[in-house]
Amino acid sequence: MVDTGFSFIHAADLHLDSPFRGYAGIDCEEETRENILRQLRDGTFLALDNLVRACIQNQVDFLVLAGDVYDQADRSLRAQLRLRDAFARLAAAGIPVFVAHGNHDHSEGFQAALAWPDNVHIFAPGEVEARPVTRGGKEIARVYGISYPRRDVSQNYASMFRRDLSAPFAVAVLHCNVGGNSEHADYAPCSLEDLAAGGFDYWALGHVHRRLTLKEHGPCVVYPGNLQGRGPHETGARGCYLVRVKPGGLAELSFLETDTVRWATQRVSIQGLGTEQELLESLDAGLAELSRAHGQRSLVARLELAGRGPLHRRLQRPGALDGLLEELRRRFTGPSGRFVWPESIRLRTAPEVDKESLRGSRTLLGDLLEIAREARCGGRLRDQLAEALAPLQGRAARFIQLPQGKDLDELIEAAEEMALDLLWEEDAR
Ligand SMILES: [Mn+2]
Repeated sequence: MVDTGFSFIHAADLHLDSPFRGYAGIDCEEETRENILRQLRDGTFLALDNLVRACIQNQVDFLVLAGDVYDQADRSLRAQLRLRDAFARLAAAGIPVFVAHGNHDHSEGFQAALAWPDNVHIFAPGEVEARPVTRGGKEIARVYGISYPRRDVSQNYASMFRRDLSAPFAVAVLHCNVGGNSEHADYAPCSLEDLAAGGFDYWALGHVHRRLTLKEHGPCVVYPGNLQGRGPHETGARGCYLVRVKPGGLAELSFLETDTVRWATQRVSIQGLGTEQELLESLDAGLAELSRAHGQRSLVARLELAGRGPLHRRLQRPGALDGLLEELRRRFTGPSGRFVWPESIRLRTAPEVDKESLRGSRTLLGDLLEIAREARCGGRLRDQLAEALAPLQGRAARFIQLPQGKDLDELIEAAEEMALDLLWEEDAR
């Protein structure tokens, strides 16, 4: 039982020295490319620095790292030296570090012979070890962990963890795949029940790169996600969890951002835009907004054009977006400083439709639009619509509130748009 509060930070999947190879050939001026590449390659290290700073500023009692600390099993010397420096700063602040290695940094890989500061404990491969954390000579927590002896661990490592009754607060550090998550390789597979059975207070997990709290208490089961995004499929803020354990043992989590380059998507509508110039300014505004929303970090942005408008047809021309992309890159990314790199522009637009002239046409869509207009105007059709929806009111009244008045108008209009998307063929006019 914890009789005094304490705190720790839980991070995982640092993937130090990730190479970001996909960006080596991007099409822009050399100095600009160098600026982007340098920031990407430094990203995992800067995130590590941010992690260390967070530990020191919050005066945590310890740090746990739940695997994939390095990107490659054959650890680069640069990664090992940067990590050793980071640990030395934590040692100077009196903060112990517990490391469990995972599939990316399993024990078979190359490791330089370096002198690690003695605040660091690296869990042994293939067996669960326990280490106490003390403050003022008194144990405040016990940290358990296991490292991967090789990449392909198919055993259920979670079931090897057993809490000692004497542990005041028990943290289990493990790189694993819970519940057969098919987005990730099935290493050290286990179920949430396996984790709950071990008697621990907090499962500090690694492996899943999107942060995910599987269980909020009894025990906490948490993936903090990776410390720094590594590509277009890892959008949004990345970081670690600060865990404050109250007297009595209740854990409170707060997420701390550590990433320095971020991937993001921005949608821009072509509705109401008549010229390429207007589109360019809308995209420019979209990127500026994205940059503000992400705290002025460097960003790799995927732009998505959506909506219906006269530009749709013009944008179909091969290469129509190339010039736009080039201009936006020039505006937002330079040879130094933060960048917003528009990686691509995706077209999800639809042709503009003159609904009014279509409404009078003798086509299926024309009839449909006419019916929708009638339904909006009230009268017999609206009554019929109300009748058709009425049975829902009886059986599902608790779950659904039937739309009325303006809400019903909006719904009819949305249905109209959907019908247009499905039935409209520009060339068939
Ligand atoms: Mn990983």
